[in-house]
Formats: sequence, structure tokens, C-alpha cells
Amino acid sequence: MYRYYIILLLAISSTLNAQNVSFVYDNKNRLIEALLSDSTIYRYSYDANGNLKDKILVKGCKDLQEPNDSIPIALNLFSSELGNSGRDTSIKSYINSSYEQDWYRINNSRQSGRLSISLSKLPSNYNIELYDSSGICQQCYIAGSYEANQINENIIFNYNSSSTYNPPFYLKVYPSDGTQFSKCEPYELNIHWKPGYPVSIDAFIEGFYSGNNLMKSALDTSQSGIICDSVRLELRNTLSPFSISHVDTSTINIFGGCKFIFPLSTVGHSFYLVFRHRNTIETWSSTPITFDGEAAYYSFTDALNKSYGDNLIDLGDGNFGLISGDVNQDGTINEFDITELESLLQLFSVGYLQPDLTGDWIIEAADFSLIENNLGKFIHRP
Ligand SMILES: [Ca+2]
Ligand SMILES: [Ca+2]
Ligand SMILES: [Ca+2]
Ligand SMILES: [Ca+2]
Repeated sequence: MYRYYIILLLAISSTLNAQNVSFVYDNKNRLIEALLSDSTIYRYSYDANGNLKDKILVKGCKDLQEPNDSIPIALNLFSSELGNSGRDTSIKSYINSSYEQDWYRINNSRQSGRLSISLSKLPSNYNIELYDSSGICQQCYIAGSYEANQINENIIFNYNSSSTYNPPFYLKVYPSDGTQFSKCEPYELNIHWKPGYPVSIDAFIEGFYSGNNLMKSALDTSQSGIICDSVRLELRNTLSPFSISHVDTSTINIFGGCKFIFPLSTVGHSFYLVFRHRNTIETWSSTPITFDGEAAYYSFTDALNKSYGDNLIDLGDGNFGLISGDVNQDGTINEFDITELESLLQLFSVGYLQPDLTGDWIIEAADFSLIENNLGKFIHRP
């Protein structure tokens, strides 16, 4: 083994003249890194028998987060435990080889809330997975995101304090296969923590629904992957005039799931849940829902009478959807919505547009048909 070191050191010193070099060793006293003053790094790895497996040159893109290749040496993303105030953090780091994994630790003191994780600016196809404190096992896997190519990876995790998942949580960033990495271009990891009472909603948007419990991704046809669109949930007081008590915005995924967070002060109170999307009819829960226990769940997909006034559309496969067509969001589907759509139809408009009822980024006849089919429909509310 010592012979290896001598050869390696000779190789470095002969090629790089008289630079200052510092060395990093692992717990078996094996050389794992040589850092040069020009920020070049040589990184070494070993097989199970302790033989040198790989030597990588990382030129001018020193990964300050390394080593964080496993759970025991995961990098803390937050300096202290997540508590009852919102937190954000952002980090840039590198995948330097095909077998590298970057592990991050997210400390939580069993506070309920929503953890939003986003991996962006991907130089290559990386994936992310979230685990609980027990590490890698089938039961402790919480969620993963596995988009193709360089599409952003996103995980939204609504945590409640009585969950069977044990904090802290561990996040893994890794290349999707042996050819997918970039030594010198960093990825960006953004984590947002919003403490509070988690509310999960299931809903389908009529125009985006493609059958088999799936919707199209309408947020960004090139980048959104599993995310379908932006949505909003209002908590309305149970007595007239049913004014808005709290609002949260989130995204709905292509499976119809969305996760909201409301202040813990809402626990013990009842609200109508009002679901809002940019071009569907505003939809109210059929009755007020009491916020009790650790989290709330409500589905608008499984029965017509889950919405106030049976104001859903039958999707024909046992599911129900939010009614598409209220382009101008005035609560009724009528000629004014058609006018807005027609002005864009004539321009052959393309993009993320309010009247795009089918979510394909094109204003076309299919959008027009949806409005026609739903003409005269309006908000039902107490
Ligand atoms: Ca790394
Ligand atoms: Ca990926
Ligand atoms: Ca309208
Ligand atoms: Ca369309």
C-alpha cells in the first residue's frame, strides 16, 4: 500500500512542479485526495480489497462539500434543527464520477411541515431520493424523483409529527447511470421548509386529464416532468360571508396530488376547502372540514358529491374532475371566456397561456370545444 502512495506522490510532484499540495486520508489511512494550490484535485478510490480503483483529476472545480458519499458523513443542510419558522437553503455541488453519491442531512425535531426539495441546473441526468433516519431500506425510502435527461428533480414531502418516518431525513443526489456526470459543472440544490399543518388534496383538472389516473404536465412542457401545474387552496370560514381565512399555493402533480401547509393555529377549527386553478371553475368542498389530528386529506376525485353542489365533471372512468373553461376566472363559463380564447386562437399563440385548457401550450380547437361543452357552468358555493 505504501508503494502506491509513493508512486502517486511522485506522479503529482513530477507533473505539477513545486505547488503546495495537501493530502486527505480516509479512516483506513488511505490517500483519498490531493489538493493543489491551483485548486486542482486528484481524487482516489479503492475497491473492497483496498486496491486503488480509480484516480480522477478535478481541474479547478473543487467540491467543498466532499466527502459526503454516505449517510454517516452526510453534509448538514441546515445548521440547526428545523423548527416552527420557515427556512431556506441553497447549495451548489458536483458529481465527479459515475459512482459518486452526494448525501445531505436534514435535521428535524419532529416538527410538522412541508419540505420542498428541488434539484436544478443539472449538467447531466441526476436523480434524487429521500430517506428517513434508518437509512437505505425499503421502509425508510420516503420519495424519489427520476426525470429523464437534464429535467429538474422535485420532491414535496408533507411531514406530520406522528409519521412513521423518523427524522433526520437524508437526501441522496446521484447520477442516473455510469455515463451521466460532469466533474466541473455544478448542480444546484434548493430546500425550502415551511412548518405547519399539512393538508393533502387529490384533484384532477378536466382539460389536462389523459385517463388512467394521470394528467398532462402543463407547467412547462420541456422542464416540469411530474409537476402538472400551479394551484391554490383557500380556507374559508364556515359562516356567511364565508370569507377567506388562509391561503396557500402549491403545485399539483400529474397523479392529481397536491400538498399545502397552513399555520398550526388553524388546528381545531373548521373550514370550507376552496380549490383554485388558473382556468377551472372554483370548487368548494361539500361540507366544512375540521382540522384535527396531525394532517388533513380531502379528495375531489372520488365522488361527485365531494364538491359543493355536485360541481365536478364525470371523467368517465370512475374519477371526477374540476370543470375546465373559466379562462377569465369570473366564476362562470360564458361568451367572455370564448372571446379571450378567440383573440389568442387567431394569433396561433403558443406557450403557458391562461386559455390553454388542454395544457399542451397551444391554443387550438380542442380548447374551444372544452368551453363549449361547459357553457353556462358556474361556481356552486354556500
Ligand atoms: Ca460530490
Ligand atoms: Ca434524472
Ligand atoms: Ca369566465
Ligand atoms: Ca390547448
